[in-house]
Amino acid sequence: MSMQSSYRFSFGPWNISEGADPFGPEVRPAYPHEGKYALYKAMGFDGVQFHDDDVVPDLAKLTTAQALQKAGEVGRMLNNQGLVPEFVAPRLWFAEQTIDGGYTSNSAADRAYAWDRTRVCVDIARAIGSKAIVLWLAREGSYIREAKDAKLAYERLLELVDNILTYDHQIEIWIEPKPNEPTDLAYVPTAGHAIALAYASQAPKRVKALIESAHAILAGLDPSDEMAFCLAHDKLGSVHLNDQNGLKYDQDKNFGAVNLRAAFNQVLVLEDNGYGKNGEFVGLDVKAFRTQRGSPVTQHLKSSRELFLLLVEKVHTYDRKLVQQLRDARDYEALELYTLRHLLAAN
Ligand code: 3MF
Ligand code: MG
Repeated sequence: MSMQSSYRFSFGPWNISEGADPFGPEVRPAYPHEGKYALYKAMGFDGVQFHDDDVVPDLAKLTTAQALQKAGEVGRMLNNQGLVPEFVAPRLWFAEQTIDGGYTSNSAADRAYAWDRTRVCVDIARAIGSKAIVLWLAREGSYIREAKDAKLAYERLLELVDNILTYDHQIEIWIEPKPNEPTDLAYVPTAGHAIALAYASQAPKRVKALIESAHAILAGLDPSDEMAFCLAHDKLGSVHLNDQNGLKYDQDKNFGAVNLRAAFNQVLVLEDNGYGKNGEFVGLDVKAFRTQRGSPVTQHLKSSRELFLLLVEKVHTYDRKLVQQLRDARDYEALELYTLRHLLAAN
């Protein structure tokens, strides 16, 4: 077991939001996108997660050369501020061409658009000095299963992964599984699906998963087990820590805010397996309450980070000898009580 506590944290600019939801408009004044980078360091964050159009606003209106020039400027700005770009993800769920998904759309023109956008995303990632792209397969799925040929869709996704690996011989692909929302039936709903794609690909070492706590919960799975599965295959590219109150819309609540014990188990599996030692970030993907006043609203990011670090302490002081004894004695009743007492500081 390896003990370590020097974690690097990341979040994406979309985590500082104006509070709009599907039922109503923005409720907070917009905080200038470019101004958000200056907030990172003071809050204890070093990594920036990006969508392609977070790096290059108005991406669709620019030529590739213009986009890459802007990306180069952003890369230099990050460098000057001591920030690291963690990944760039193609935002494939806004465009008209992706109404029915991109890579798995039934329309060849839509699929061509998705591929073009993905290539530009890889180029942007390289231009800002990011070693990975993230594929959150937002609209790759269906609302009714009869709408698409699912076998063909999975073949197309593998072809996509291979095309990216061939297009760029260094970039890593981190697949972020999610079982639903915005589609009903999403392809690649779990870590198992993502890792199967990795092994089936032409360069398995460069294909990993990004596990988001809320997405695992939406799939009815334990987030720490999803992380453990990836770690066992040396394929945990990153995490999106947050929380989720049951099977509802994707909530992106603060890490540990719903299920402290499940959060403890996530920190435990990361800490025990040396996560972060090869530069991996502790990524957050958390949403501020719509009710929160102010601009920018950042408390949710600070709270989730603090909660993670408090749980690292709890992992360090978790009595492993006792845990081992109780495991050996198969006394899980006592193990459960000890664990809960430990979390409540009631030892
Ligand atoms: C959706 C998500 C996404 C991804 C992001 C990066 C908007 O549920 O979690 O956040 O994390 O697109 O791939
Ligand atoms: Mg996410």
